[in-house]
Amino acid sequence: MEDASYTAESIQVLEGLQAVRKRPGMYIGSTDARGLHHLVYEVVDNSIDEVMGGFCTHIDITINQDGSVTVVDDGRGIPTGLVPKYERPAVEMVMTVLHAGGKFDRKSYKVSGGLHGVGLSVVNALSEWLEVRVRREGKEHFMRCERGVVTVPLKELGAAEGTGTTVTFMPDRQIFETVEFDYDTIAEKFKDLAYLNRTAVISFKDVLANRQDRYHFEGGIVEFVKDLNHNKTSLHETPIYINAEKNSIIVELAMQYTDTYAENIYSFVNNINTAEGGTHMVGLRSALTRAMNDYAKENNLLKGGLESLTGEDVREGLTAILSIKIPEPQFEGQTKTKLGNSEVKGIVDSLVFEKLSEFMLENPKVATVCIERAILAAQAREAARKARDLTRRKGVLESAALPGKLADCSERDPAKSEIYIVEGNSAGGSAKMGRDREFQAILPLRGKILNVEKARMDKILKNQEVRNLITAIGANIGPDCDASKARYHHVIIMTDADVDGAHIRTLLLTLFYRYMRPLIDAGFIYIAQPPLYKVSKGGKEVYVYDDEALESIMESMGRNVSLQRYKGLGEMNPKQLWETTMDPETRTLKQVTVEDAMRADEMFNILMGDEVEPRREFIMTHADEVENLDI
Ligand code: 0RA
Repeated sequence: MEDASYTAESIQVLEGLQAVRKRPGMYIGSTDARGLHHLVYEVVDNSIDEVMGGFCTHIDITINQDGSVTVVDDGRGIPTGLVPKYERPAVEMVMTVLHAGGKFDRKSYKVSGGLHGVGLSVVNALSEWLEVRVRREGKEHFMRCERGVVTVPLKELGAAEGTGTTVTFMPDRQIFETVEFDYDTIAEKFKDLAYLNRTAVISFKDVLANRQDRYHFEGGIVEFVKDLNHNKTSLHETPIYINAEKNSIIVELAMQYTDTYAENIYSFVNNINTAEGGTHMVGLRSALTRAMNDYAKENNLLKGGLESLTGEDVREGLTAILSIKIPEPQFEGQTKTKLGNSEVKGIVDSLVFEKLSEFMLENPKVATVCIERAILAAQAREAARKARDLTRRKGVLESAALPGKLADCSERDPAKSEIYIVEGNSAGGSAKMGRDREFQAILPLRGKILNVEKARMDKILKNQEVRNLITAIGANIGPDCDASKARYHHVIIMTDADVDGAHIRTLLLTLFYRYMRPLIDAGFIYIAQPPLYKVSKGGKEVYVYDDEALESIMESMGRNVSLQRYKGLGEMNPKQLWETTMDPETRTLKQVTVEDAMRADEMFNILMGDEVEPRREFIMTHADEVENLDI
């Protein structure tokens, strides 16, 4: 007869895994695709633990032809020796005992509390079959289970080189609503894991989808941040990187500012994406605000009555990855992706503050660029507040009567309506005559009044011409700006191709950027592209929109061509203006992006700012661009 304690133990084991099969949701969250994917993540997490311990570099995951999944790693291999008290191989216990954890737990940074970290026995319980191969001490070992029950006990297969573990499992169709894997979902998770564990080389192959990828990022989260910013303009070459440890909590942070205005901070705890944030994020935000303010104040970087930078100011345009490792994470929230451990806030706060302050002291150039970025955000915030006060004092702009100078269109559907903001009265006249009054409105702005040189934005907002513009668009300004109230979905800036025109365009873009950003976000702001030249030969006339095109056209037309350069819109008659610039069939419009507007805002600060020196310097170094602005 068998040992009584062994029998009792096996009954417990059976009952344990039976419980998992009865209520899978309790262990893996759900039995839909999400739960199915958790099985893969659970196995891979075990290999990642070996990576974190420095015992493993390669993890190969394959979705096989039959729908099973194989995970191969070159870690130490799950121990195969007998566990003294139980007289059973450790690998068998890892695979069949719920929370065998404890004894075999080599995890110092658990992922439990979240949905994975439940253990390989849960994967085993929810698999139609599961096979393990362990390479250890020169031998390959094998065992197989079916629905959690050992059907082939551990045996030696023969000699093996190196060490490692191979787990192949077939998700149980009796349990899962679907057994179809989504390549992209899984691949993205592996990619994150590779960024977060720079020594890992993760290969993923889906035989069914006929796709494969390999992830290895030597730069770790620094590379993660660089890749996130790939299509953006970064304000400093290399992301700032911090790596520190306190009370067994490891904190890693990579951050880089861009010229965008979005905040892009992702956080991870023990490799789990904490989408809902938590105490580590609270600590990070606090440290960032404190460190930036301290540095700005100590170096007298805050100017123009600005007292301090807010959290939002210092996070505008920031891309960052925060990755922490903690022994006993507590996950909370709707999707269990919010870190709850209260001790983490202070630790992340003090470590990040200390290291970031140190970094800024050692890299004053980078520090200054970052702080100037935050100051720009603060100025926009301050200006928005002033605009709101102004709106309140003067009553609601949107309800004001439409300005008399507006030649409105008859169309009432904003989606079909356009407004041309035209500089100068003569051009305004041509535009009014040339337009299709059905859907095109014209608002002329008097250039002289808009003499923007040195004018500050708050003054500009009081300008009657500008107020006409705000009223005509009807979407209000500042925090009350609402794109859904806009009376036109095409707001088209049409200015002369000279320096004044460029100034007015910069001013208008700055106005939209600071006070009516929802209109930019909605894609309602455009810049008209009038021709720069007219080339004629005999009776033939060709309009040319840029210098590059001019060269090739002049070449193709040969000799005896006459060239007219359009300096102002007023030089075109109404028909020409319609044909070249306003007819939706033939015109080109440049849709304004937030980046365009932001650049205009920066230029505005320099061109119209109080400080003479940077302005002179800017005009000298950017003479070319200012020239191009004349387009
Ligand atoms: C328990 C103890 C040790 C390693 C592992 C488990 C282990 C588990 C998995 C699962 C997939 N790959 C794995 N690799 C290792 C430590 C072994 C030792 O001390 O040698």
